[in-house]
Amino acid sequence: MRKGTFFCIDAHTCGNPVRLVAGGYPTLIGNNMSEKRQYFLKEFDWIRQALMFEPRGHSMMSGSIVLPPCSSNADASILFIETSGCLPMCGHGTIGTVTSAIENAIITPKVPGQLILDVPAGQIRIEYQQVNGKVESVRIYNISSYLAHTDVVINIPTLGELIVDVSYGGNFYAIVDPQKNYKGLEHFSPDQILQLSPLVREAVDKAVKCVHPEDPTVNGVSHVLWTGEPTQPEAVARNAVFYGDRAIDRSPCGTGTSARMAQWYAKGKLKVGEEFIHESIIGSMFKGRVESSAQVGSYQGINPSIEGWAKVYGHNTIWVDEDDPYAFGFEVK
Ligand code: PYC
Repeated sequence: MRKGTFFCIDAHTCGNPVRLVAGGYPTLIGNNMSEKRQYFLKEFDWIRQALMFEPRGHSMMSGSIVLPPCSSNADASILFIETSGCLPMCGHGTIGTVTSAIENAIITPKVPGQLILDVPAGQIRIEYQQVNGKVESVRIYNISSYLAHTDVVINIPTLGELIVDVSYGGNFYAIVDPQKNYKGLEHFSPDQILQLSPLVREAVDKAVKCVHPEDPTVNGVSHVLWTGEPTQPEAVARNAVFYGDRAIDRSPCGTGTSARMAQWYAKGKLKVGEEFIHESIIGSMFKGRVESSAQVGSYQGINPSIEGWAKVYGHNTIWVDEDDPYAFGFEVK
């Protein structure tokens, strides 16, 4: 029976939503988060659809379920849920989840201010600052990231030829830098980004194969990252990340920032120890840093970190009952 009551904590990370499902979720079978992600998608995807899509969510809605640790050294595990599916890793989702989970005692850290978390893409480490009960900032030591393909040539109706890179930061990103037929994010409206992105994603997916060398269940280009000139004096670069079918990330995107740092590192534009302050479409910022170099299969990549903040804005008890014709959500396209 597809019916349930879900106790949620709603927050946003630098403007993008994070709905932490704190109660009502099922037990998931699997030895690690990659297996639990596959199991959830097979047996319980209706929960994601009900909680993420309209009328209970919207195109940008993104969330998580905090589960017991899979590894002996971890404090907890996170399953990411959003309109596009269950991501292997989500940066803004982690920052929002850690903030909500610590402030509401859903996770008790072994060492205050630090966490080790199992996620479908691997294991991540967290450092967070808590003042008077409130989590003020969260730094994610993200999974290893690498530049997978360079100079992929695609043709997009109405735009013409585009040359893009594909980089991995927890998800595979097609990165569109300024060039002849794309002058930069500041020259395009959000509507244009929403129209062009699915075409770019489809064309890149046809042109190149993207499979993570250590986990074949992580594959395919899921996100498109459009770059442009920053508007904030501290920012090094700006971006808009497209995900799902109709979403532009309001945060600077954690896995996107990791993917972009890996791209810059591979091209000699960023070195180990250097900071990368990334601005979002609404002007919010993440502080990225290249922590060290990393080997991912045959790729020479990086271990990136990203720091950001989140704000909790409410508790939300959501009923899902299949007698509602829109129980499992919809999206207007
Ligand atoms: O912050 O990694 C991220 C993310 C992925 C999709 C939306 N945000």
